[in-house]
Amino acid sequence: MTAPDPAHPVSLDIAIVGAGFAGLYALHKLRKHGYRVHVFDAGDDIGGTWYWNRYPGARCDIESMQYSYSWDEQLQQDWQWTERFATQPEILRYIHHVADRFDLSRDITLNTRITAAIFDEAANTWTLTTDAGVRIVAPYAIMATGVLSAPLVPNLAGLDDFKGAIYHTANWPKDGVDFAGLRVGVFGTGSSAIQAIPEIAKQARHLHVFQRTPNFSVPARNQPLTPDTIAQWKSNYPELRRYAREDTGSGTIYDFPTRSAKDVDEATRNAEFEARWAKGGANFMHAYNDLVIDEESNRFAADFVRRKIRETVKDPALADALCPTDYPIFAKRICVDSDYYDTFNRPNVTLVNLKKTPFDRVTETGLRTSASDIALDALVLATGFDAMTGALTRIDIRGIGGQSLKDKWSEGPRAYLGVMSAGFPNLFMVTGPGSPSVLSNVIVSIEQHVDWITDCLLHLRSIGAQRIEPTTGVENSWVRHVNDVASATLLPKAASWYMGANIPGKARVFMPYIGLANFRRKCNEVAANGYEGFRIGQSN
Ligand code: N01
Repeated sequence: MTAPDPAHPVSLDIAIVGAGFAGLYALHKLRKHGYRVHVFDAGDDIGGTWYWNRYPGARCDIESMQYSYSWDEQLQQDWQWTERFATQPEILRYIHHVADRFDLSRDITLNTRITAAIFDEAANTWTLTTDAGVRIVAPYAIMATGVLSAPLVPNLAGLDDFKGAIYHTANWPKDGVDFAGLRVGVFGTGSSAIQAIPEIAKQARHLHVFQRTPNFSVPARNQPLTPDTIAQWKSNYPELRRYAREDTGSGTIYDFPTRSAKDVDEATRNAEFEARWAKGGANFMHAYNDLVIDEESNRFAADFVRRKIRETVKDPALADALCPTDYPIFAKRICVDSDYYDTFNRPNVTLVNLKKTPFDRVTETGLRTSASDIALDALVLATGFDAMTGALTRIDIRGIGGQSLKDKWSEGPRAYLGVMSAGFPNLFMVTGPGSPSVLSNVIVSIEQHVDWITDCLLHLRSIGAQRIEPTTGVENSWVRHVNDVASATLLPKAASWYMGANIPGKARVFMPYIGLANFRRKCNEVAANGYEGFRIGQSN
C-alpha cells in the first residue's frame, strides 16, 4: 500500500487492527479468499504483544512446541524451536519468519495507531481514523488488538518528579537497558516482574522489589529442546493439535488428572505435586482435577507451593512475605519462573513489602514508603495491563446511534462469544471478552476465532448480506453464562485482572470464558444453525 493520503480515504473490504498473532493470521486467511484486506499497527514492527514485551527474561509460559500456529503443516514441520519455553526474541523471529514466508508485510502498515472507528448506519461501513488523520473505510473491521496490550501505568503520586529512567515491561526500549552499576526498583510482582527480576538482579548494583501482593509461581525448568522431543511432536502434530483444540479446556496439552486431590492420601498427593514441581511449568496446576473448584484441594496445592517458597528463601521472614495467603492458588494466572524465589537470597536484592510499609510517593531520587526513602537510579513498572478491554476502549469506537463501546462496557464488557457486541454491526473482535482468550493457549483461541470470523464473512458474501450483529438477548444470556461458569470455580475469589480488579474504578466482572472445547462446540453450533442469535441483513 502506498503512503495513505489524509485527503482520500482508503477503501478496503476488511480493515484489521493489530499485527500480532491474530491480525497476521486473519490477514493471511482472508486475503486467500479474495478480500481486499489490510492491517494497521501502532508499533514500528509486527508482533503485537511479543513486540512490545521485550523486558529481560521475557518468555512464553506455554511450551514452544504448542505455542505456534497450526494452520500450515509445512510451517510447523520446518520451524525449529530451540528451547522448551521460547524467549521473546525467538517468538518474534518466528513471527517474522511467518510474515516473510506468506508475504504478509505488503498488506501491513506500521507506525499507525487507529484512534477511532465509527459505524455508518446508512452505508453499513466502518470508518477508522489513524493518528495521522487518515481515514479507512471498509464494510468490516476486525479488532485484533490483543488482550494484554494496553499497558497499565498506575497513578503513582510523584511519578513525574522522578529524575531517573522509568520503564514499563510492556513498552521496553528496543535496544535493551543496561542496569549495570545502578540502583533499580521493580514495582509489581506479577508474571512480568517474576521473569524480569532474576535477570535485572544479575546486572543491577542493587534491586528493590516493591510488592503489594505476592504471587504463586512454579519453576519453568526451561531447557534446550532435544531432537527426540521435537521429532515426537512433529510426527504427531496434526493429531496433537486436533486434541488440543477439541478435547482440552485450555488448548494446551498437559498430563491431565483423573482424580480429586481428596481421593488420595497425603503422601501420594505430595509425591504427585513434587513430581510436577520437578518437571516444571504450569503442568503443576493439573495435578488433580478439582484444584480450581474445591477449596480444600486448592489449599493442598497452595500449601505445597508455600512450603517450597520457605525451603528456597533462606530468611524465614522474607519467605513469609513472599507467600500469598489471601487468595486461592490458580485464581490469578499462575506464574512460571526461572529462579524467582532464589533471587531473594542474593545480597543485592531487597523486598519492600508494601502491605507492611505502604507506598507513599515517588520522589526525585527514588521511592518513599511509610518507613523510608529508597534511592533509585531507575524504576521498572511491571504493573500489568488494562486487560481484555483496554485495547478496545482506548479506541473511540461508535456503533448504532453513535453509542460508544466504552460507555456500553462501563459496567463490564458485553459481547456474544467474545466475537461481536450488539449495537456494533460488522465489527469483529478476536479473543474478546467472553471467549477463552487468556485462559487458554491464546494461539489456539486466535485460530478458532479467525476461522469462525472467516466462515461467517464467507457466509454473508454467499447470501449477499451486508450486515451482521448479535441480538441483545443472546448477548445477555452469554454474559450470564460466562459468569455462571466462573462462579462454579475459585477463580472469582481473587482480585485479579480477570475480574478487572487491577484497575481502580473498572467494573468487577469475570471476563474470560472457562472451557475452550465447550466454547468451540458452541461457536460451531451457532454457525451450523445459520449464525443463530445473530441478526443478518441486507441493510439497516
Ligand atoms: O501484570 P499483573 P503482569 N501499587 O497485573 C502491581 C501475562 N504474561 O504484566 O497484585 C502497587 O499480573 C500488582 O500488584 P497487586 C500473564 O497472563 C504472561 O505481570 O495489584 N502495586 C501486581 O503485582 C499475566 O498474568 C507472561 O497488588 C501495583 C503487578 O503490579 C499477565 O500477562 C509473562 C499497583 C501487576 O501484575 C499480566 O502480567 C508476562 C499499584 N498501584 C505476562 N498497580 C508469560 O507468558 C499494579 N501493581 C510468561
